[in-house]
Amino acid sequence: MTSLAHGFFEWMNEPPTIVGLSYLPDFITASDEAELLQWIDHQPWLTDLKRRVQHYGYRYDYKARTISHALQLGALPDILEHYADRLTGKIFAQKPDQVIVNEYLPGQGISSHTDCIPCFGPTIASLSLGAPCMMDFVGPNNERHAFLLDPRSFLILSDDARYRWKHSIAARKSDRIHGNTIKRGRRVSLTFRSVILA
Ligand SMILES: O=C(O)CCC(=O)C(=O)O
Repeated sequence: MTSLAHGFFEWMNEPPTIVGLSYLPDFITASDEAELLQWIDHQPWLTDLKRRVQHYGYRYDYKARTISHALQLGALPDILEHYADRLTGKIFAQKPDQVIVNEYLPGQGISSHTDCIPCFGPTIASLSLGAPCMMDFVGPNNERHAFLLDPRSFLILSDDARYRWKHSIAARKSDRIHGNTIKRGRRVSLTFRSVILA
């Protein structure tokens, strides 16, 4: 359980109890966060979705929900490889070789989904940068949880959280938590995955 200050609010920010979901607050420092954001903002963005994205390692084909040798972009850039190395061992058995950067401006979200099962390995890890943002989870029996992802934290999905639950971010400009309204700001996430090639 972590007690986190959000401006003038303070409450217990507890991750939902979902088998295979874990949350690692303060995984990186504020200066690592600033360095990553600065690097990301100097790279080209893909603009074919409602939100901007960057793909590293392999391009993911959202329409076909596939990944293949033909979509290989090359090794991860050093700055991302550093985090892939940090995640390997305890969190990923197989070193992540694909990263998608998502940018969410206030009003932008991501629809409810399970990450492509044949495309990616058993662990998905998302690093949050910038503003806090609520993520929603729906279980196989329509169980529902919402959880505020704080900047510099990692959300890890494996087991049921990876395969049986869906996650999403509502496209809205504020989140409600414990009776408080938190205005959305710009959130950037980096999702690390291990590609499975057929
Ligand atoms: O923004 C996030 O933390 C999650 C991103 C995600 O679900 C995805 O890229 O499929």
